[in-house]
Amino acid sequence: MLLMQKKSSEVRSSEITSKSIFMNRRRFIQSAAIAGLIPGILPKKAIGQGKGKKLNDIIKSSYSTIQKPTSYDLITSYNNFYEFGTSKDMPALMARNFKTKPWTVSVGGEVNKPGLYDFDNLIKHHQLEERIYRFRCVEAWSMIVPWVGIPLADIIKRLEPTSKAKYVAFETLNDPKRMPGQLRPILQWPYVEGLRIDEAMNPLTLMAVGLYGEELPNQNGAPIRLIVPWKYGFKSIKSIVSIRFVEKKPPTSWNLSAAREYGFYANVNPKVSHPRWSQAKERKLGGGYFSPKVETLKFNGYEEEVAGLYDGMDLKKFY
Ligand SMILES: Nc1nc2c(c(=O)[nH]1)N[C@H]1C(S)=C(S)[C@@H](COP(=O)(O)O)O[C@H]1N2
Ligand SMILES: [Mo]
Repeated sequence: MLLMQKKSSEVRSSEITSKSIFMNRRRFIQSAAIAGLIPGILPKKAIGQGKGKKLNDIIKSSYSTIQKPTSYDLITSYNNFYEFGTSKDMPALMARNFKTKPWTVSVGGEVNKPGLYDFDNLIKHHQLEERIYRFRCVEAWSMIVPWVGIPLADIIKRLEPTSKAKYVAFETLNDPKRMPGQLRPILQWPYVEGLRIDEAMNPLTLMAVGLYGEELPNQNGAPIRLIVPWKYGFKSIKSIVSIRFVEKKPPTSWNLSAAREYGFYANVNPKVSHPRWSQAKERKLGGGYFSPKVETLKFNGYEEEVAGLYDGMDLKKFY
């Protein structure tokens, strides 16, 4: 089996390379970046947001991969977050003063418990889990991220969607004063995303509130963002302020921007090329620019868990 999973009890903590080791390697990464070996990675840490608050009472999850996580520095300095700039190194810099406290999430649509939920109240009753997931961007790079979060299914069950809820629609904050990238029409703002309700209820789907045991850094989508590990990264919408349960398939940002290139499903699929490049392989971040690319796995390696969601669907048509 290609999944490379094992029970959390079998995952030795030594396999999760500690942050301090990564910190010691930082100088090497930085000099490699300056030498141009890692495009987009510059030593922004000195002026970045700084360390997040430690999260407590996190349990390990059997859904975690045993692969070694990408370094904290890379995960927090090589980002896509167009609200804070279009280059990979911009979000860490531009989002460093972004205020995420207080934070309110509006819940609405086909649901029995709509309302304005304070972020802390929304997550308070749930168990935090560490989920070490593979993450594959549509741009053919990937990383391994030790997220901390809550299964979206747990949150949805508590909100009690009605039988009319066929999809879940998410929105990012829309506030150009706080998200300067929104002053430019690169995308239609706010960033929007959606899942079919059964995709949202799949046990792999996570609402992430942290990484490496700490609150989410702003550039990674603080205070709460979606993680759908079998889909391309753009489905994983950041800094969510609205969750709506709807009957019809909701619009999604990248599909609105270029429908031929980005579909609603966006399932990782090495056999369906992006119109402008192949999706067969990926570059794992942290290995250096010249390290060989690795094969991309169907559903990003989560085929066993999610293939059943798409039984009978032509995945070339529903890309
Ligand atoms: N609101 C918002 N969410 C977003 C994006 C964005 O530009 N804005 N970029 C997406 C893309 S393309 C990717 S690959 C991931 C990157 O997440 P990371 O920076 O935490 O690695 O966020 C996704 N979520
Ligand atoms: Mo992406």
